[in-house]
Amino acid sequence: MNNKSVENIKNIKNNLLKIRDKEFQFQFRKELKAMYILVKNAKNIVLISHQRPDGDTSGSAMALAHVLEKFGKTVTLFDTDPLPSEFHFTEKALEYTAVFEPLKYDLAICLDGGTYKMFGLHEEYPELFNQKTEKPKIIKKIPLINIDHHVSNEMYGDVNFVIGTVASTTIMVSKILRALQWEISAEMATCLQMGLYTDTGSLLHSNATAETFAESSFLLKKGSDLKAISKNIFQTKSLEKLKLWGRILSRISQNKEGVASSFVTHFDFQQTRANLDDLTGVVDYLNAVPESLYSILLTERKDGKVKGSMRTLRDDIDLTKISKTFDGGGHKKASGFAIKGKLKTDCEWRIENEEGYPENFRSVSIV
Ligand SMILES: [Mn+2]
Repeated sequence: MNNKSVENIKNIKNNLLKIRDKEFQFQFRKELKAMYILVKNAKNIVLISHQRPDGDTSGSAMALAHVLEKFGKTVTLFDTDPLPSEFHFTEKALEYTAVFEPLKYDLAICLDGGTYKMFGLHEEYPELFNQKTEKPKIIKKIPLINIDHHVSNEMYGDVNFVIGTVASTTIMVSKILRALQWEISAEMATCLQMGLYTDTGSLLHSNATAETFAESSFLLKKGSDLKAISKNIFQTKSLEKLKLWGRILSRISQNKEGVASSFVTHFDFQQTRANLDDLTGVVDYLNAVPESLYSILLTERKDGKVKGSMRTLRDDIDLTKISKTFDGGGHKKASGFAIKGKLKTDCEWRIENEEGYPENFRSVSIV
């Protein structure tokens, strides 16, 4: 191979991200300008992650926290729930707070929330998300930037950065940082890579496109610590988690249509001492059943609801169609819903006699 063809290959590799970056800058030129001005004028910024935080919502918030602090801003990392322990290896993980002080902030940035209801703040502060309210509780309206990758995003921000086809919110943040020419440090790259990895199941899910790999490669070049990510998030599982997964996996069943399902009750959590965060990832295992159409895990929650999490590996299935009928949401291949109620056993066993008739077929006439 001569030098020229080596050069050509290098150019093709670099071009994918460059072309995408140009498209991004064009599509979001107004938003980028608005964000630049809002950040420039703000002193106190709150970064809001969604309830039951995952690697994507926290990774994108923490990456932004690093750069905003470098600019001399006071930054608050907010979440109603604590960050699960597998993310504690990141530098800012322990800075999260569940105290929201609206009067303090002059800019809010929401990360990875398809709906504003995911942040757990809308009942007390609906006006923050541009929702109508009778009595405004916040004296001044805090400008809100919404950064997300859910197709179903409700565009609740004053400035909205949303692309439904991008694999993670951290990729959106990465694009914004490059467009604004804000330096990405190694710590920031680790946070961004963390979201990319957790939202694509270590680049194994079909939402990982050539662009996702290019982004991941870019973040590796920026010094992201992939070893720490795989060790802490993917190769560490607590005893409680393994016991809970054991119960769920032992109950897998597949119906005639090819839907693999399992369930977990409130009692299981008590018995194994596991918590809700320990469920992360198990629904993908249910999909491992050969010929699986899609998988569903039903979880009984403390708040009197049953949550359904669904996954599919097939391109011809759109799970948002199912989740929408239950007022849920999500992506085509990973979707969910919540319904008020409890899990009850519905026994499908029956005894058949030698001719294949159910025994109770005859017993009906006896009674
Ligand atoms: Mn996400």
